[in-house]
Amino acid sequence: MKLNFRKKDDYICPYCFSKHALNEVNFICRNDPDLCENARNLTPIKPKNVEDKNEMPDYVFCNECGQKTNIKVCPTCNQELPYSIGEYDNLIFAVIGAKEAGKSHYIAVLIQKIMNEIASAFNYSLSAVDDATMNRYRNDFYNPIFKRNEIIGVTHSAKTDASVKQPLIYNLVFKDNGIFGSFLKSKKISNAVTIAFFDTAGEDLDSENTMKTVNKYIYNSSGIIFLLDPLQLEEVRRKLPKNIKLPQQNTEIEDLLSRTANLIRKANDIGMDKLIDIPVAVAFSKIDAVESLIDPSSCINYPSSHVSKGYFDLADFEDVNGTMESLVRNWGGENFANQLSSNFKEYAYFGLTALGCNPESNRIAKLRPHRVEDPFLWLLYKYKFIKGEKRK
Ligand SMILES: Nc1nc2c(ncn2[C@@H]2O[C@H](COP(=O)(O)OP(=O)(O)OP(=O)(O)O)[C@@H](O)[C@H]2O)c(=O)[nH]1
Ligand SMILES: [Mg+2]
Ligand SMILES: [Zn+2]
Ligand SMILES: [Zn+2]
Repeated sequence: MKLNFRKKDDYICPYCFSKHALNEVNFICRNDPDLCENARNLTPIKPKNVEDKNEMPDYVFCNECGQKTNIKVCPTCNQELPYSIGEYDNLIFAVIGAKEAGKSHYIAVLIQKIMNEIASAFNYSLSAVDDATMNRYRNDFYNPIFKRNEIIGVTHSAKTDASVKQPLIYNLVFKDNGIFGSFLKSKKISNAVTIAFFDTAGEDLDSENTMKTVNKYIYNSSGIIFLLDPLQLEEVRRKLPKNIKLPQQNTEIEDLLSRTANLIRKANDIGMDKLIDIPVAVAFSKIDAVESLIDPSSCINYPSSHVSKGYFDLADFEDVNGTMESLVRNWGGENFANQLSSNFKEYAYFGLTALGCNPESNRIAKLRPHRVEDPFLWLLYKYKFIKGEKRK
C-alpha cells in the first residue's frame, strides 16, 4: 500500500508566519489562575531536554504548579497553536477582493460545502482545529446565512477589529481505502493538511502599506482566491437592464491586483523578471447577477462535475477557465487579465455564486450556491492532494 504521508521537520505559525523547528515550541499552564502564577500571567513555559529538532514535545509539567499541560504556543508571537501543529503540512489560503466583492459570503458557503457535501466524494474529512475557529465560523459566517437567512455585515478593518486577523483553521484529512478499501473499509489516513482561511476586509486592501502590516498572510499564502465582482466591470454595468440596482463603484480591480503582486514581490524578494509562483484562482463572484449576459448553453451554467466524478475533472476545468477568461477580457478586464499573466506563473479563471440570488433588504430569499468549490478543488489539485483526470 502506498502511503505518501509526509513527516514534517518544521512548522509555520498560522498567526505570525514564523518558521520553527519542531522542538521550538512553548507551552502555557491552564491551571486555575488563582493557584498558579504561570497560568495567571500566561507565561510561556519552555520544555526541557528537547534537543531533537525533528521531535515536537507533546506536553510539559508547569514549573510553578507542577500540572501537566499540552497547550502549545508559538515562541515568536505567543498565540496558541492548533493541537495538530507540526503533524501535517500547512496551506494558507487568502481570499481577497475589493470591498463588497462577496468574500465573506463566499467563505461562509465554501466551508459549509467542503465540510459536508463534497467530503465523501473525495474521501476526506474537514474539522475545525480549535474552539476559536468553530465559534467564529458559527457566529460570524454560518448562523447569519444558514440559520437566519440574512446577509453578513461588512468586514471591519483588522486595524480596529482584531478578530479579522485571525484565520479559520481546519484539518483536512484524506482517508485511504487501500486496494481492498471497498471490502475492508480500512480508513487509514493517507494524507493530511492544515488549512488556514483568511477573510480580508476590502478596505484593508486599499493601500500597500496597510496590506503590509495587517495582511501578512497574503505574501505568506500558498494559494490566493481573488474574487471579482462582475458588477464592478464597466461593460457589465452598461449592458445590464436599467432596473437592476448596481453597487457603488469602488477600487479598480487592476489596482488591487498590482498592489497584491507588488507586495508579494517586495516581501519575498522576487525580481520583476520572475513570475510569482503562488497559484491564483480568479473567480467571478455573484455570477447569478449577470446570468442574462451569459450564453445559456455556456458550461458555467452547469454544475461542475468534480464532485460527481470524485476527481478534479480537467475537461470541465479547462472549459470554464477559457470561458471565464474571455468574459473577463470582453467585459473590460483586458488590463486585469494581462497583469495577471505577467505577474503569476499559475492562475485560472472561475465563475461562481455563493448565494445564487440577489439579497433584498438584507434577506436571502433562496440560497442556491453554484460552483463555489471549484477554485478550492483546483488549489488542492495543484498541491497534489486530489488527482485530476481528463476523460470524456
Ligand atoms: N447576487 C449576489 N449578491 C451577493 C452574493 N454574495 C454576496 N452578495 C452581495 O454582496 C454584498 C457584499 O458581500 P460580502 O460577502 O459582504 O463582501 P465582502 O467582500 O466580504 O466585503 P467587505 O467585507 O466589505 O470587504 C452582500 O451584502 C450581498 O448583497 C452572491 O452570491 N450573489
Ligand atoms: Mg467581508
Ligand atoms: Zn506565531
Ligand atoms: Zn501552572
